[in-house]
Amino acid sequence: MPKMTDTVFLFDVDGTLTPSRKKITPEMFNFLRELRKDVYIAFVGGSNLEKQQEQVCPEILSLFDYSFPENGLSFYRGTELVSKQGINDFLGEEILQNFVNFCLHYMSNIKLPVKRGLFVEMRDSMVNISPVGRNCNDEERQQFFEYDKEHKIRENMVQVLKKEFGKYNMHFSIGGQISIDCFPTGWDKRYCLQHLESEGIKNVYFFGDMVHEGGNDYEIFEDDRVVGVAVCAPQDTLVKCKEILAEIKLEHSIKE
Ligand code: M1P
Repeated sequence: MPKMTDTVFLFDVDGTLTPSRKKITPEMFNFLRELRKDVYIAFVGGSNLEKQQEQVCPEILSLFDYSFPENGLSFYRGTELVSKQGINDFLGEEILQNFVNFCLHYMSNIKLPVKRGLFVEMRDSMVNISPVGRNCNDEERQQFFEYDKEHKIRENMVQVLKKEFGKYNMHFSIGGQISIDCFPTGWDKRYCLQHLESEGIKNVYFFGDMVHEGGNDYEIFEDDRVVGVAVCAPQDTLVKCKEILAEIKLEHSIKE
């Protein structure tokens, strides 16, 4: 059967294609290469391209038809960078600095089992805030994740940030294990859908693990323009992908 060029399988990265902040398995890697023969494949992740290259492969742009690092604020067609937008211009230096200062001040009053470095990471399209610090090791990451479930460190911080900075059209999302993604409203994963529309793609199947309210897959998962598929781990992504592919191949063959 020829490739279904009106259809894309769009994947979140952490927890969907790879375990959180870990490398992709050879099984998933090979599966994606095969899948691409049947439909377009794309990824959308909150992190920047470097992190996605670390987790998937350095040639990630060649593996996918479309790549959307930073929720699609960077848009690649194959290896070609089509467009890029930044938060600095959106907020302006004054508000951005007030925001960073506020976060650092707030976090300086939080006591945790451990604290490491890199509490504020500036990315092109978002500010990533981590109370434990992004320099923590795997064990410390897991420890914070468990501690946070009990003590609601991030949830409480999000409430305060909403109150203080919501007026600047800012949105706060708990996507991974140790941090909060902070970005202008609408700059969530739905942002990439306009690019797929402009490429003439009609059917978007989105696979993500953080689809509950407050998770960073929630908005796109709920969006009418996509068929949302909830997964609980990369292994589950493989199973669900295969099921859906079999279904749509059948539908296509009946139509022909
Ligand atoms: O892709 C999910 C999240 O992955 C990381 O989160 P954390 O380090 O907290 O586990 C971050 O890159 C975050 O921006 C991203 O949303």
